[in-house]
Amino acid sequence: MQMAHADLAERLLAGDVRALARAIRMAEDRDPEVAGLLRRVRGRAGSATVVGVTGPPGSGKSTLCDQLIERWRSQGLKIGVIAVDPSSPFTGGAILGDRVRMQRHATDTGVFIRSMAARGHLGGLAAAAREAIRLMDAAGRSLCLLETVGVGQSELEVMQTADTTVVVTTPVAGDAVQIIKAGILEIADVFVVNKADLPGAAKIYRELRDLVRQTKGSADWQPPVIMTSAVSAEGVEELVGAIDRHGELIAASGELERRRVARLRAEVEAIVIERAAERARRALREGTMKQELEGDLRDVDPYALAERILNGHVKEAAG
Ligand SMILES: Nc1nc2c(ncn2[C@@H]2O[C@H](COP(=O)(O)OP(=O)(O)OP(=O)(O)O)[C@@H](O)[C@H]2O)c(=O)[nH]1
Ligand SMILES: [Mg+2]
Repeated sequence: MQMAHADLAERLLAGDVRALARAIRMAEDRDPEVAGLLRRVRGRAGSATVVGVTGPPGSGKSTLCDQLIERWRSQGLKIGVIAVDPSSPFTGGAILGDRVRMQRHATDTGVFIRSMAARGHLGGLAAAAREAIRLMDAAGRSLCLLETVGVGQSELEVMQTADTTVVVTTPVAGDAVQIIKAGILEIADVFVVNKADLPGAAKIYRELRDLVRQTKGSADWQPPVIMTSAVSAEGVEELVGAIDRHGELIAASGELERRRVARLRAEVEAIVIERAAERARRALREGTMKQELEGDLRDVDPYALAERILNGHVKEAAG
């Protein structure tokens, strides 16, 4: 196993795309071996810029990502994309959608695109995405793009992995309201009104701009609202400029460092919770805790019993 690690790590560091795909699959499966792999490549990860793109289903995130990739590729950047697929972990419908939407880059080895199912992760989605980004970073992808649908708590957690978060909305009725409800207003660094070619775009632009002025922004950064039409690339140049400016600003102000430290803290917490739960499950399965549950439970207070089991066995199980 150790050899396999060393070999995989070496291929990863050399930028081998198949090794990268395999390592990301391991991360997605929550394979504990990933920890060892990441330890080996640690010195090489941590420098990539992570840009998140989120927004309602069908708002044009993938089309926009495709355009961003086009610009960044022309600057010579190597890119890794993780598209979190909310809708179809079984059929792969949207996975295909993402691939098709970004297909222009399918034969470009400078672009690595990977879809990740949002469901069936037991809360490990953010951890899987974080590991995937680190792996792409180690494999020499200096720019990582994260696409998620801004719906649930787990997608919000995923977005916290990004240095710069782009929130996409469209003139489709209700989108702006949806965004606020979903609580992603807080995490937005740049707002996009996509599908600017459709009626109502100007109205949503004004609403969003007023909302942002009222509720967001610090002395150094007021999130800009940018109109784009991803299908025709209109406004994309401006969006690239805004992402760049935000990146430069947070690097210079120390905000980037603060975000990364906060992220590490959250990551350690998540690992502790994930591992503690796993140890408890194992102990319940394998007997140390199981005995407690095999007695007469008719009159038992479940909370008291759970406490007794935890107090008696967690340390032992952790040992
Ligand atoms: N009219 C118009 N259509 C657009 C624009 N951008 C994207 N679309 C179309 O909107 C549809 C959805 O685009 P996607 O890029 O797949 O949207 P998405 O947000 O990635 O979708 P999910 O990942 O499924 O949530 C496609 O049919 C696109 O061609 C735009 O600027 N104008
Ligand atoms: Mg998409």
